[in-house]
Amino acid sequence: MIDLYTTSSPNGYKVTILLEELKLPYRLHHIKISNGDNKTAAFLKMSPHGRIPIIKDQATRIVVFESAAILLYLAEKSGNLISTNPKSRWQTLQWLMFNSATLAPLLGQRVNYEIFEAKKIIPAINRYQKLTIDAFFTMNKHLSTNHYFAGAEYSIADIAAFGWMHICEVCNFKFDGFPHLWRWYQEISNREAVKKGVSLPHRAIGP
Ligand SMILES: N[C@@H](CCC(=O)N[C@@H](CS)C(=O)NCC(=O)O)C(=O)O
Repeated sequence: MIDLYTTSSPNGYKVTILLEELKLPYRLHHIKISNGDNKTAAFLKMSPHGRIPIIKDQATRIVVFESAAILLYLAEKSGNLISTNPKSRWQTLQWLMFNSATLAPLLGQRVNYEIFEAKKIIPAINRYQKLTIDAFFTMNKHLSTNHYFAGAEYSIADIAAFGWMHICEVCNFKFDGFPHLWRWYQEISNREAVKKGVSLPHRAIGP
């Protein structure tokens, strides 16, 4: 049994989607960030940076925080959604890292400056729009010759990217002008596990 501590958010969706794809039994603990549930002593013992998601695997007693590490843990545990073939395995890891180090932090800042920040700081808005559009351009180019991020096979790299691209859709950060990225997004969003994953703990509502 996997205990999952999460909320409705891009990083949280990655893990609910993967658990639904793998059909692993899990218990979802809804962490309410606005109540400070992620800053309690018990939570910080599992996740020292005080962020969701976290998993605790009751079978091994291993606790993992950081969404990409969780995706890797669960994919390796189940032997699914990460290839053993070195070429596609490294494609998966590379795009998983691209998500954690490039796409997610840039989109996080874009959401903050464009949606949440009451004072509209135009240079910050322009900067994160430009940097995220650069990332969409790179992803679109890759997907013009690859069906999925790791090539022919759906993997955890797709799930990681989807968590954030779904937030773009919810926030109306347009990317339908990137036809390959848009084709990929439409296809992934139609998967049953993905529909379920983004509805947990509840579906994101627009800003
Ligand atoms: N790099 C981390 C980011 C985790 C993160 O920032 N989670 C957000 C929700 S998406 C959070 O817990 N925020 C609570 C806070 O900032 O206090 C990951 O991928 O897991």
